[in-house]
Amino acid sequence: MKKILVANRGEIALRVMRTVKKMGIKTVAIYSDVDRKSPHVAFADEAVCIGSAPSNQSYLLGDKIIEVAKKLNVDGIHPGYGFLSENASFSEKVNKNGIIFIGPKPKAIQIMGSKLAAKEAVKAYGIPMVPGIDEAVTDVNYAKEVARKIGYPILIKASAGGGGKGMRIVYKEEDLEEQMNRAISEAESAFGDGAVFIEKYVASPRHIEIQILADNKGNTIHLFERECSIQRRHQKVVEEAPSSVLTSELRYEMGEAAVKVAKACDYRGAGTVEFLLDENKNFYFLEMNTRLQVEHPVTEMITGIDLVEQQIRIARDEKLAFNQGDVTIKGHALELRVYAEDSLNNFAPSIGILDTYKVPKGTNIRVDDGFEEGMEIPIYYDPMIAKLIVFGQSREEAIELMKQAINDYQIKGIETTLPFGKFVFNHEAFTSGDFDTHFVKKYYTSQALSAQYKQEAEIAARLALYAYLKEKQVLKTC
Ligand code: MV4
Repeated sequence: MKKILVANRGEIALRVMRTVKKMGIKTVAIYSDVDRKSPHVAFADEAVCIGSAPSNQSYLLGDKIIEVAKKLNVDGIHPGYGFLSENASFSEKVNKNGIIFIGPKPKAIQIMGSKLAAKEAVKAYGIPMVPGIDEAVTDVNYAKEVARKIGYPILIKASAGGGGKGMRIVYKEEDLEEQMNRAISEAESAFGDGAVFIEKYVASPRHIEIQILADNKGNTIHLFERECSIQRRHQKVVEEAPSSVLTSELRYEMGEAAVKVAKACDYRGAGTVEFLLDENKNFYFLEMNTRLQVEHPVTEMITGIDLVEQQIRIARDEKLAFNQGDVTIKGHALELRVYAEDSLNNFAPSIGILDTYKVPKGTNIRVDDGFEEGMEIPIYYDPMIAKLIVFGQSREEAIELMKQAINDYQIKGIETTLPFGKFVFNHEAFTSGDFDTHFVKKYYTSQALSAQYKQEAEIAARLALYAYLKEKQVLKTC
């Protein structure tokens, strides 16, 4: 491959292009008119404007992107995450046009895009799954029978959903019919597919996902787990690797299960297998994401492996240069997603200009971002402006470095989730490792955050007073 087009924007476009350049391959950026001054455009060897700000008039225009790629003699297209990254028909069209889609085969994307098809595919592999049914339910009486068998509360999920969209918890039989009808009509209007199924509701799970790499020579390995339980409304905010709850036995078992899931759909490239882990440390397969994930850097930090480089090598038909035994966990990594949202005001979107933007620097601190001081954050896209990633020998060391890095990060002009991050990394439930997906709901209020700030202010005031009195003492004695 001599030239790769990155069909994305922001931090991920820049991050992918850095590796492409490092590998001696030329880069092509695409951009919408509001992004013309973005760092990803400046960084690329060539850049093409493909339309106006709304995604469906630019970054989602698959045919136009392929047209640009052909015109510029591009060999491969990297989709990043979001946008066209999990669009099976786009990947197929890319391949049909003689360009390499840097990702799995269309079939794997298609299977994993449907939760029911995914369950069907992995069925024969003995992967633990949440008790429930693996077919679409339409008949309420049958649904009631199933629910009675698995026991309430149950969860109704949309087959075409994902990331929590279209889920409904049902606590008692009287509510089932209404909730089921709602779930079906919601799924129909949101995804154009009304198929829903039923699972036992796991009340306080942790969200643990396993990174996979699979080449075209029959090798599939895992790169351990990422813990992604700290999220609000299905939007992850803090991720870490490794998870503080997995024993090495459980890590081994979940890794094996994830590899089986990948093999079940003939997976190629980098992918992620999501699991729920319940209070008794039972794990259950949820879904597979057939793309590079936002939180991939924590895996890169603990393994020393550049996942984008591996994606490209696999797309070039190279054999993985290492096997399962060669991959080890070298320390602990944390990631905080910096969103343009107001931590103190219910995470309301914060729009404006980055009047001050200074990133923390130092050994074991990594910032993946796509903006510069003076830039305006466009309202058209995801509000994530950066990812702050740190690495330490231990979890404690990583947490300390993260707190320091948050303090050194200077952003003025917009509100961000940096204060929220500080709240998390100071919270006992997080530092002790005793938390689940309800962390934010359970502990976070803007008052709790203000209280933490007040406490800091009080400590600062006491220190100042102490210093002042001490100074006075010294002055008196001489
Ligand atoms: C569940 C669950 C409890 N029980 N399934 C949410 C996202 C989607 N990938 C699946 N999700 C869940 N599925 C059963 N049977 C709880 C969630 C869930 C969740 C999962 C991972 C991370 C955060 C979450 C927040 C709320 C609910």
